[in-house]
Amino acid sequence: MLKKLVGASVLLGLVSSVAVAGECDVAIEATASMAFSAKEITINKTCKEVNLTLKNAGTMPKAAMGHNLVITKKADMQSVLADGNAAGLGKNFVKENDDRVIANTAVLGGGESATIKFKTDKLNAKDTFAFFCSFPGHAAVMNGVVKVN
Ligand SMILES: [Cu+2]
Repeated sequence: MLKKLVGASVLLGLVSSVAVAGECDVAIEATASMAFSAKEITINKTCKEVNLTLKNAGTMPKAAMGHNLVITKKADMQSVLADGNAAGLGKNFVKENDDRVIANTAVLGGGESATIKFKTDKLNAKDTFAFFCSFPGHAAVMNGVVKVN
């Protein structure tokens, strides 16, 4: 089922749009230019679970230009990236059973999409949460903020 893309601009470079979805669904794209379609994901605090859909709008195979979406505390991002890099593509560039990871999709190749469901109980108001792509080298540009409203 293809979820409606909300706040996802097709204009390259317009990264200030916000991926706000009705209810507890969030949809975001990884664009062909190695960027996320939004710099912010907003999650309604009433949602116990969120359905998050990532679409890779590119065309290249995942080994060359795959993208995933990982959510952690911002403070954990760099160490999760380092461990994900070591874990490799076979593990979707996420260390197995990594407690720091609140949610992650698989690495998707061009044209692929995936929806994951995750619990929001680790998200709180006092910490800052980030989302990013853990494919090596991508997170420097493919990252954003997860807000709970
Ligand atoms: Cu990526």
